[in-house]
Amino acid sequence: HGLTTALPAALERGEFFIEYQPLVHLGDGTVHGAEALVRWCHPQHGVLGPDQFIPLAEHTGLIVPLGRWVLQESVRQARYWQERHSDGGPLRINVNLSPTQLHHPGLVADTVDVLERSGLEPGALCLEVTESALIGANEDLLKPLRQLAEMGVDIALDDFGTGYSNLANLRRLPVSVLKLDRSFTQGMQRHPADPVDLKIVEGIVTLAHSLELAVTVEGVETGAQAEQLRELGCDTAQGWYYARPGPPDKLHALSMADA
Ligand code: G
Ligand code: G
Ligand code: MN
Ligand code: NA
Repeated sequence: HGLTTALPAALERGEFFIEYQPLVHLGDGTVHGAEALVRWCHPQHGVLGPDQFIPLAEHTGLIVPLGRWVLQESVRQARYWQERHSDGGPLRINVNLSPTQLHHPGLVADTVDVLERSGLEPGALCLEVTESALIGANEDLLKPLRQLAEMGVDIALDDFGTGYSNLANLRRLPVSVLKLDRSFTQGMQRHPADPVDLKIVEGIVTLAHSLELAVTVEGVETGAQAEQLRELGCDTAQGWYYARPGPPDKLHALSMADA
């Protein structure tokens, strides 16, 4: 596969870049932080999304250096925002971790190193792990996440609701945030929203809060959805209604507007 063989050189040539999508407090609409989303500016194919190359990077192992680069770059960016934005509260940064990164023995040391070199406090970093990556996870796999959580790094369960995880299982995972999958938000798109969908979201939020987990909803596309999700008790939201993923300057402008 042509893309596969081009991956390592692409990292060296600096062909990857990061877009940021804001996370917003549903209560007052202020910016809570941003999720880092990697893209590849391919010399022949143009801009490629993560779906087009993350699986390849996972398969070849390039995900480890690529993931380290994404972490370093987005943490550096978050620290920069914080310095420019002292009156707006601590801006947080969410970074996705793939299963291979979770299994990589250098994860904790690399993360500590990136945080120390940037000066970003661990509590401003949230690492997103998919629900499917943690299904059936044993203690060996959870240990690095536990260590990071003890340092103050938030761990979010991404795409929550798409896997088959036992809700009771949540108690033994070192996670502090549930990211409700976009499919739930899409189910609320209809007017009136499906009452069963609403009950499910309400139930998840109640359970999450009783376990002291925060709830972020993805894929919010309308103000009506945002209002409904706020009423259901969700804490933060992300989606096109607020902003599409974009260059760092765009997020800077957005968060400054709230300050
Ligand atoms: O960018 P987009 O909104 O199309 O994201 C598609 C998927 O790619 C999302 O599921 C997201 O979690 C994943 N993704 C984006 N950036 C990264 C990254 O840096 N590392 C990993 N492992 N996944 C990412
Ligand atoms: O990490 P995750 O797989 O959830 O990545 C988020 C993905 O969802 C990215 O592909 C991003 O571009 C996309 N996305 C973000 N906000 C919205 C939205 O409001 N609606 C839809 N349909 N997709 C969104
Ligand atoms: Mn994510
Ligand atoms: Na997601």
